Amino acid sequence: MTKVTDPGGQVREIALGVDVMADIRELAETNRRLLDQHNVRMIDVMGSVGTGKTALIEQNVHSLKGTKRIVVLNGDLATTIDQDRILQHGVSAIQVNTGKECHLDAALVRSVLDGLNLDDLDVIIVENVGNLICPADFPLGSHKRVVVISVTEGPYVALKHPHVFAEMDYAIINKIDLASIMEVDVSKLVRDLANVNPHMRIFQTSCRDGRGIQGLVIELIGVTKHA
Ligand SMILES: Nc1nc2c(ncn2[C@@H]2O[C@H](COP(=O)(O)OP(=O)(O)OP(=O)(O)O)[C@@H](O)[C@H]2O)c(=O)[nH]1
Ligand SMILES: [Mg+2]
Repeated sequence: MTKVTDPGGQVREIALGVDVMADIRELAETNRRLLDQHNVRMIDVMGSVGTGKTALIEQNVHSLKGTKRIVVLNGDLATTIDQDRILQHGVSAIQVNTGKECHLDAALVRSVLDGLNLDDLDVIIVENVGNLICPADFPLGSHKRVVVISVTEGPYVALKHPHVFAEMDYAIINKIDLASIMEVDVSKLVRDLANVNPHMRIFQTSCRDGRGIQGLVIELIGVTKHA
């Protein structure tokens, strides 16, 4: 069972179908069509544990609060730590605890969408479960897919996981404030990412000193109905 905690702390459980994989892409398309009908933009943010997904989402909601109607969907195996971080910004957040599952899927996201009033929303930011590999294989129906890596994972992430980056619209190299300490050549990382997927937009960010954040927010959220 998967546990969903709404912004008011109410908890409900959702059963995942065992044959979800077979229909997953079609279900993702159904989600996308539903979102388009309501003019809601959904962004799927994934990446390894601790790369700074929540920190980057916090930066985004901080910048957009008051101009966009946002809900954040935080995926984690357990706890409401990330949901609590988003709620502190005065932005609605729904925690999805997947237990042992290493990714969210379109069926699960659909059940969350069904509980929202989509006409009251502009943007849904999904923080997928911290994991570089699994979430890439499970489209949710988002308009953009974003992978967050960070310099603390070392210099070889792009080369070692090409299939993950092949699926992405954006790659964010976060924690660039730590690049020299980690002795990671960020420009080499950028080149490796661009070689793996030349169509992917690549950003360099630091949630510590704010580098790259503003450009990222503008690019990721784009123009919605209340822009
Ligand atoms: N120095 C530095 N630290 C960062 C940066 N971004 C995030 N952190 C720190 O990295 C740690 C992990 O950040 P989170 O935002 O929790 O990472 P996450 O990817 O959401 O982690 P999970 O949800 O557990 O997968 C925290 O201690 C952050 O303060 C950054 O740009 N620079
Ligand atoms: Mg997080």
